[in-house]
Amino acid sequence: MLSIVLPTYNEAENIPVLIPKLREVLRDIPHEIIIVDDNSPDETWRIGMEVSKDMEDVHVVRRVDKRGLSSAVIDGFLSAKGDVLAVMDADGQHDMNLLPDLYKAVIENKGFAVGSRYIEGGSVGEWDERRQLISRVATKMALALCKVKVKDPMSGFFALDRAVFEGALEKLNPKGFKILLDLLVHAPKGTSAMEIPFTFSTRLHGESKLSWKVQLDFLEYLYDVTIGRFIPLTFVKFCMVGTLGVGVHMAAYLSLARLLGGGEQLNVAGFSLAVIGATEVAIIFNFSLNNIWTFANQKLKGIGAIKGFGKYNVACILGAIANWAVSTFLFSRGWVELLAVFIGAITGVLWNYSMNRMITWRK
Ligand SMILES: Nc1nc2c(ncn2[C@@H]2O[C@H](COP(=O)(O)OP(=O)(O)OP(=O)(O)O)[C@@H](O)[C@H]2O)c(=O)[nH]1
Ligand SMILES: [Mg+2]
Repeated sequence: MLSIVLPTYNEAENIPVLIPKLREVLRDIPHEIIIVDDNSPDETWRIGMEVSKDMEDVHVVRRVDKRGLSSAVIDGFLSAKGDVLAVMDADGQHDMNLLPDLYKAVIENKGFAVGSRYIEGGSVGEWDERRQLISRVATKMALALCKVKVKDPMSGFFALDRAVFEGALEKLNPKGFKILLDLLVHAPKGTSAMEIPFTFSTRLHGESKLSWKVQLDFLEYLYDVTIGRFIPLTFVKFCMVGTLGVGVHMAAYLSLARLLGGGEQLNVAGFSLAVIGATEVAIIFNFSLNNIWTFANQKLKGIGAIKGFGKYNVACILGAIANWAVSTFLFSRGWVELLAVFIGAITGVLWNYSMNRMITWRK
């Protein structure tokens, strides 16, 4: 059986056109059609349910707490019964007449069958030069990572054997837009793959969801599956935030010193107060930026954010103590002063990251 997943976000106008045509194309193949909608504001899920009211082969999955193309496809595959799984965009850009061929190819090769824009006979259609260039560069970068090679690893139109999906499932990265790429990165070497050419059409109705954020997510994905295996991206972001935090700390110190000293030189008590104040300003800055950027996937809100802020403070104070203890210990052992300070600071950063990962933004 063929299970075809249609991921949708604001495709309410396209679904009523697509579903009857798709059923007609698949009439001789045992199949099910699974619409996976992320609670679209235009209520694609409701339209999907209405259109398919009397159709036993069409199912609608409405996800209310998740958003993202790759994860929608993964969830669709997980709810599928077929031994061949397939994906197609729901905006009419993919030539559904190829589906029977993709299906047959997977039955025979037990691997991947990809609707390809980059083999002879295929084309990206009416893309402008900028999008063509971005796609070409992204495809080159992506290909270097794939264990299973095809000419169009970024295609959103493909089929694969259920066993291949299940084999890769636990390694898949649900972040992002490029589920085929992720499957090709994680499928065992030697899995067979063939391509069938098609021309990418223009959307029937509605707007593209291929935003700048999606393109940034792609770069993050490339990082995750290469260097990110050793140094998590959240750690790199955490360090970047920390570096900015030093600037914020200095600026806050200067403002507070001016405020407390009224233009005069501060005494020791005044200096100490200004440093404590500046530290807290930096902590607030770092916490906020880490919450909305570094750990955007686990962003804390409301009471959770207040509790998280408390934990963050405790972790940072303990980090400062660890920093002090390590550097003082090394200094007392006769280490060069700056090296001792440096290793103390690195200890503090590692401590802060690990503690906050464990208690503030737990996975
Ligand atoms: N469930 C779900 N589907 C999505 C999401 N983002 C995009 N889609 C669907 O995935 C398919 C591909 O998205 P498009 O915006 O058409 O991306 P594209 O085809 O690369 O870009 P265009 O050529 O501009 O249309 C469409 O059916 C979208 O509705 C999402 O976050 N969740
Ligand atoms: Mg599209």
